[in-house]
Amino acid sequence: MKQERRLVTELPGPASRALAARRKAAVSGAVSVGNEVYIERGEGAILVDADGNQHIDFGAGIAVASVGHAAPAVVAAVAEQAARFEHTCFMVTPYDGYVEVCEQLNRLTPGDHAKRTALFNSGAEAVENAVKVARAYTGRKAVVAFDHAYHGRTNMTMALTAKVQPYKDGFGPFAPEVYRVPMAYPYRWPTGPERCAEEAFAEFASRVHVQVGEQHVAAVIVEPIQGEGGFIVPAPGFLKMVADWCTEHGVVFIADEVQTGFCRTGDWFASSHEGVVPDVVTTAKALGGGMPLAAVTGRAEIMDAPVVGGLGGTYGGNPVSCAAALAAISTMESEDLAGRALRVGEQVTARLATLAQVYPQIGEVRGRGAMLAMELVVPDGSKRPDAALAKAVVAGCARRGVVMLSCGTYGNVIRMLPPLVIEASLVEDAMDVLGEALAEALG
Ligand code: PLZ
Repeated sequence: MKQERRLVTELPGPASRALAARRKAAVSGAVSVGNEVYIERGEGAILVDADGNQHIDFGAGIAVASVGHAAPAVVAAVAEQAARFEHTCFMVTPYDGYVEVCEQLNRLTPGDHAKRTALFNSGAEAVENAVKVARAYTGRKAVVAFDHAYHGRTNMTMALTAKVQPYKDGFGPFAPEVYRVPMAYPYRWPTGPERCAEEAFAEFASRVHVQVGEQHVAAVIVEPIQGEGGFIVPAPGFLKMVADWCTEHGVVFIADEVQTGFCRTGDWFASSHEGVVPDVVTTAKALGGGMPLAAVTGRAEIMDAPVVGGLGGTYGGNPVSCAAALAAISTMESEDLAGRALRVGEQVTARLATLAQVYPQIGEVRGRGAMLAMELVVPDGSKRPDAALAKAVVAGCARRGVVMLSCGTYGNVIRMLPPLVIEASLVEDAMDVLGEALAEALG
């Protein structure tokens, strides 16, 4: 398949519109759909819909398809494993793929201390289990999470997630013993970005001391770059201060690398950019190369703390998912996808910077590697979020055959998460489309 955008009908086309009608009749209305084109196949950074239109994928299924859609090594590994066996349940009769994924994660995650890993199905499930492990290890209950955090949709992870709409509305009561503290969000820090890290850390330490008590805190959980919350890169130094505080107080520092992990930010893990070695790391998304797989990796003594049998599940570390993960990891290594993420990032950043010179609505361009975003605001100096503009731009991109995602606590951030194997010509084309959609939305 040629890696190019190609429109043969209006979008969505007739076949997608027919499927949309069936969706409305069959699928819960609580499941929302951003860009209602029904996908028939994908390759690299291209998605082909039911009408034969080729879209450029700048979302990668929310940071999952880092090695590209239908990556040959992943397809072969999945087919080979499925033909041997699809499932036994690792807790019943184990298999080597599970062990090898754990070995790889112990090798690749930051730090050279002794590590252990357990496998799960989704990011939320990994976060749930990271909290379980931290509580078992410390014998404490409280968990500290940040403003703008996103950690999932299960009960514990809803409690950890900051934003009520749409994630928590009507779904309480939430898990207790979760405490929220401010994030070092440079663009919106009241006194400006320069003092953001120090002041945010002081606020964190003081609130935990006064409202929780350090001795009651089992874990602090943080995304090293906040994803759903708006691609917020914490002010430099902030993560390290929080991690050091955790060490000082015997608190487990959990880095939620579900969205940032596996080369996305130009390194295997985003914690590394800040010189932070987490006690526990949660991963999912790109780990499985498109198959559902998640993991908790941490210091051996922490991961071994729960009772024997305390962690598990029927499907966690499914053999087909493990085979896909091993193929994805070896592709990331052999094709230097961390290096490619940096090159994609440079290309996208340059184009966004040019757009930002033209449009004062682009309040900030930020991110790392191929995890980049622009925050859209009302251009009157107030930094008032402009969610309507973000929505219009994403819709404009969709109509032109580029899958683009928004995010952010205020819904005013457009994020770029292409497969890391994307070709430079596709990035150029998608950025041209983004420019057209901006121009159109701003009349
Ligand atoms: N932790 C940091 O980004 C998932 C969610 C999309 P699951 N992010 C996409 C949506 O609206 O549901 C995510 C994440 C971070 C945890 C999760 C949860 O991962 O695999 O979706 O459970």
